Amino acid sequence: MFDNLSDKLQRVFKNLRGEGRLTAENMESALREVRVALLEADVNFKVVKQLIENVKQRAMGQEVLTSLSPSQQIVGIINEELIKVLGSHESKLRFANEPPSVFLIVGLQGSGKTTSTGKLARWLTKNGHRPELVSVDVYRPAARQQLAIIAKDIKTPIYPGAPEETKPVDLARSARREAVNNGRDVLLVDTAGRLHIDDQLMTELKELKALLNPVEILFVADAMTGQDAVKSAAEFHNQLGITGVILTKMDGDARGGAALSIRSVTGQPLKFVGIGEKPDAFEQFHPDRAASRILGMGDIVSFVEKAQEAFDGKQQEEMQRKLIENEFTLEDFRDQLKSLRKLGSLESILKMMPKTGMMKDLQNMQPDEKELTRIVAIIDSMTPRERENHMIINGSRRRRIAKGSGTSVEKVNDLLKQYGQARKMMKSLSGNMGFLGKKLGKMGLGKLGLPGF
Ligand SMILES: Nc1nc2c(ncn2[C@@H]2O[C@H](COP(=O)(O)OP(=O)(O)OP(=O)(O)O)[C@@H](O)[C@H]2O)c(=O)[nH]1
Ligand SMILES: [Mg+2]
Repeated sequence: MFDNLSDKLQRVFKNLRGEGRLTAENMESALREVRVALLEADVNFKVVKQLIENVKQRAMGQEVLTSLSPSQQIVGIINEELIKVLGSHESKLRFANEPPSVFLIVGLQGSGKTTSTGKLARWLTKNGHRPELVSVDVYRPAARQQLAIIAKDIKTPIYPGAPEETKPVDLARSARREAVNNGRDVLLVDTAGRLHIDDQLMTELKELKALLNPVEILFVADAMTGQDAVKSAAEFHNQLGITGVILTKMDGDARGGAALSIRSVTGQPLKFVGIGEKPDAFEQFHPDRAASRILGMGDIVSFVEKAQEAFDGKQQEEMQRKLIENEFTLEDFRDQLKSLRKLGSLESILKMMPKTGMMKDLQNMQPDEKELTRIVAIIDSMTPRERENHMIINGSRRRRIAKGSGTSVEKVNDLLKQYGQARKMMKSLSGNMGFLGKKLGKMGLGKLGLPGF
């Protein structure tokens, strides 16, 4: 997500870092490069123009803050302007005063409507709601079956439909009745897609809108289609009045142009992003965090949230205590690694880290999932005493462990070295997280104390 753009902007800021102070010349040339980077990321040209204009105006008008370097100044302003472009605080879902809140999921064929409907239901359940599903895609025989399979997987009720219900409005009406009867507070309506926007599709969606009075009409678009996604979002908005956008397949889109343009072009915020095919590969979109990611400041807030989800508080406190008192054993190391896996792929975790200082070295590390499995296997092959005290693991023990885990003595050596490094790293990371925790919500630059800025 945003990788290419982020890399390019880092380079621009790095060049600025050598400059003593912000002048009209160095700012002009930096902004020119920022502009090119944004255009290359396929951001809508009008959006780019406006953004650069705003940044320039603000930077010129700004008093010379001697405590900030040129790169800090520019990054700070771009950060705020990016957040504006991305929609500030508008990305929250709305709910009806009287349940059920109906969410209509619309979009072109294959954009990811059905998958996203399931992901959103899962997300809602995790956030204390009781969703019900219905598919009103009566055109493709397998379409309703597809949602039924997803519903079963995420253990969410779905209205199955009766044989005489052949029209979308009939299915939707009954589904809402069932949601009321079952005390469900949100009804998610997955609709049929079309290759192109056509009158028949729009008429059908308008009928559904009139019948259901949805609080959210979420337009699902494939991020990889870039400005085409933005264009169809705008068209749906003109004809139907959408309330937000879900951008799918962000995992395959390194540019991010659609994400950066949609709010400005349609006036409607990006609310969620799909980052993979699985039900949990789905995130609420936070403009401030996305801006941080784009500017290479990482997304520590999301990381902390994910970490809190994966580690329970007591366990975490215990780990911190052990780290501080240097009692962090190989057994703890293995448990941490296992918990870490619950956070997602190593690659996705590393992407949330700021690309500065020590974290920069980590970014260059090639995350290897197999390596993780191997490490766990090696630790499993140790005796409890060895796990408790790695100092006793001598040559013959290393040979035995290598054999037991189906690896080699080198791999065991590597692991022990990594363990030593991890002790050091986690110590500094846990310190950082505590510090950042206090700063949450105030993602102010410079204040973060990130090295390199
Ligand atoms: N990599 C990736 N694939 C996704 C994501 N979201 C959906 N997909 C895939 O995109 C394909 C189409 O998804 P569907 O949910 O069936 O799309 P749809 O809009 O319901 O399609 P129609 O009902 O035919 O219009 C499937 O193979 C999904 O697994 C995502 O965020 N990342
Ligand atoms: Mg579908």
